[in-house]
This record gives sequence, C-alpha cells and structure tokens, in this order.
Amino acid sequence: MTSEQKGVRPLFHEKGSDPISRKPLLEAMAQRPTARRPVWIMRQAGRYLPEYRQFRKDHSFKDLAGNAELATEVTLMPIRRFPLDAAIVFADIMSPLPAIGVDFDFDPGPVVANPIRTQADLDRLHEPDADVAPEVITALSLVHAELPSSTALLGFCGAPWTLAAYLVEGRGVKDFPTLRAFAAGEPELLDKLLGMLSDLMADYLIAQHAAGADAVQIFDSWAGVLSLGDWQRLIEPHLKRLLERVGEAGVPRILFLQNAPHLVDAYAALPAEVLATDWRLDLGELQRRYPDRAVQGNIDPAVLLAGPDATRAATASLLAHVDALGHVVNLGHGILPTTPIASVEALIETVQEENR
Ligand code: 1CP
Repeated sequence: MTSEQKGVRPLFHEKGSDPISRKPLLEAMAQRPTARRPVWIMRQAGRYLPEYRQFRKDHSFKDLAGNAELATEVTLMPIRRFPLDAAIVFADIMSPLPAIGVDFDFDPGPVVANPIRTQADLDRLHEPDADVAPEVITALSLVHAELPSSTALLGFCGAPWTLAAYLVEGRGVKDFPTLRAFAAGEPELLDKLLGMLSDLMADYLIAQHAAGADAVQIFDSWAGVLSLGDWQRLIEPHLKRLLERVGEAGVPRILFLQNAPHLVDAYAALPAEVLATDWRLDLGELQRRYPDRAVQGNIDPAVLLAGPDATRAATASLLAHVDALGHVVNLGHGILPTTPIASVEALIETVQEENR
C-alpha cells in the first residue's frame, strides 16, 4: 500500500520538534488536562478498512499477525488514514499462547483443536519460551520508530479468563457453557490455568512496554459470563496479580470489560489507571462514582453502521455526558467490519471540533 492511495495521508513526522513530547492519550490516562480528548478505536486495524481487506486477499490473518513487517504495516493503516491518538499493535489475544505450547487457528475467531479440560491437557503445556510472541515485540519496536511523537503506542493482552474461554471452550460461543461447566466442576484446574496465564501475560505486557508500548490494554471481553460471587472466588485473584505486576513495572494500564454491568464495581476496585466499558453502562455516571479513575469508551459500534449523522449525534451526546478530564474516547467494543469510513471520520471530527 502506498500513501498516494486516495484517502490515505502520509505519516506526519514531528519527532524532535517538541522537547516535552506530550501524548494526549497518556495525559488523559493520568487524568491530566489535554487540549482535546484523545480518541482511538478498538480493532481499528481491521476489516472495515479497504486497504486491510486488500492485504487479506494475499495473506491469511495468521500470516499478517505472525510477520512483524506485515503487522507493522497493518498497525499503521488506521494511523495513516485518521488523526488517531493511539496505534494498537496488530496481533491477537492468542498471539502469546504458542510460547506455552498452545496450537490454534482462526475461523474467523480463534479455534483451539485440542481444548484444555483435564490435568493431562494442562500437562501438555510447558514453561514459557524465553521469547513470548517475538513477532509482536518486533512489530512494536518497528511501529514505535514510525509514529508521530504525539501518538501513543498501545500493547495489549487478553485477560486470563478471556483467554481461558477460548482454551477451554475451543472457540467463541454464546455464553461459553463448557467453560462455565469447567469452572463449576474443575475449580482447581481452572485455578492452575488462570495462574499460568496471569504470569505469562504479565511477562508479555512488560516485554511489550520495553519494546516501545507506552501503555497496555487488558481485554476481558468475556468477563461477564460468571456471577459476581464466582468471579471473586475464581478469577479476581489472577486478574489482580496480573495488574499489580504490570503496575509495579511502571506500565500504565487500561482495563476493558465487556457485557458485565454486574461486575463494574468490582473492576473499578482493581488497580488500573483506566476503566474501559461497553455501551451498556453510563460512562459519565461511572466517572462521577470513581473520580480517581480515568474512563474509556463507549459508543455502541452499531451506531456507526447507521451512518455519519447518527455517529455525530452519539459522539456529541457522549461528550456532553462525560467530563473531558480523564476521558479517552473510544467505542464500547470492536469496530464492526461493515462500518462506513465516513462514520469513523464523523466520530473523530466531532471529538476534534469540541474545543475549536
Ligand atoms: O481478518 C480477519 O479475518 C481476522 C479478524 C481478526 C482481527 C483483525 C481477529 C480474529 N483478530 C484480529 C486482531 C485483533 N484482535 C486486535 C488487533 C488490534 C486492533 O484493535 O486493531 C485485537 C486488539 C484483538 C483482540 C481480540 N481478539 C479480542 C479482545 C477484544 C474484543 O474484540 O473483544 C478477542 C475476544 C479476540 C478473539 C478474536 N480474534 C479474531 C476474532 C474475529 C475474534 C473475536 C470473535 C470470536 O471469538 O470468534
């Protein structure tokens, strides 16, 4: 892909021009005032972009995510097209799992041919390789070298429970019944699995930070399938330890939970600079309830399918309801593949126009 392509702007290099290079995303994460609210979009490097679909004609998703140069190119696609405040490295939540011996494919989401449901399955996993997802680490350092100085670079991982969802269930299915049965029937195996994943993800996020990620997002997309009591008993200790280890390493954290209104107060008590939620929650109300926490979100991705006017209205309403201090604008979940580019532009323009 070349920058001459229609609608694609060249990267704006401003390195060195600003000695105290301020990244609005990092400022907002620390609840410091910014000239305008930062904005980025979950799954911003993906199928709604024509240049991504063009790339996918020649490469599988696994090829793209597995090759640092290609992953770098895809990571930069949305940055070239839109004035976003963050790039998020193009990888998947499954990317670090080969380091402990997990084999998987994509169709289009992750598919694990041999799910983990017994002690023997757990025994097939091994101690982490010295390098966890080296292709992602290399991609981060390559992207870091290309970004304008005001654009933050985000690393990410799946939360232990969300990773376990794919490892135990074998693929993404509604409400994860096999996973819930495993949690009820084999709590000790689940505990071992989550402990292993928590350690691996902490090492992985710290390595991403060392490679150039300014901050990280922990995706707990399937947090909501258990009750609060079971979440506290089975999951919380592992998620908390992951967040603590990353925090002790000095890495700013965004904690995202999806479809889990019953868990939001428990998540707000966890150590993370930013609480990111889906559109089901009132973000302004959350901000008032937890004034020490920055918030991220939370436009319904489906609103963008209704076009630029509906997107502008939803964005303006979000800006009116959520205080600018400590607000990172985003969708409430990943952008949908059929999203019109004009809606993405409308969202970003509405945020940028707020302080003009
Ligand atoms: O081109 C394609 O067909 C592949 C689609 C795709 C993409 C673009 C998958 C398979 N993964 C990704 C990249 C990806 N996944 C990113 C890249 C960076 C960006 O945001 O631009 C990120 C952050 C993820 C994270 C991810 N993968 C999550 C957490 C966030 C969320 O959406 O809830 C989850 C749950 C996954 C699993 C997954 N991988 C792919 C799909 C389609 C899915 C989800 C659906 C499923 O379980 O079937």
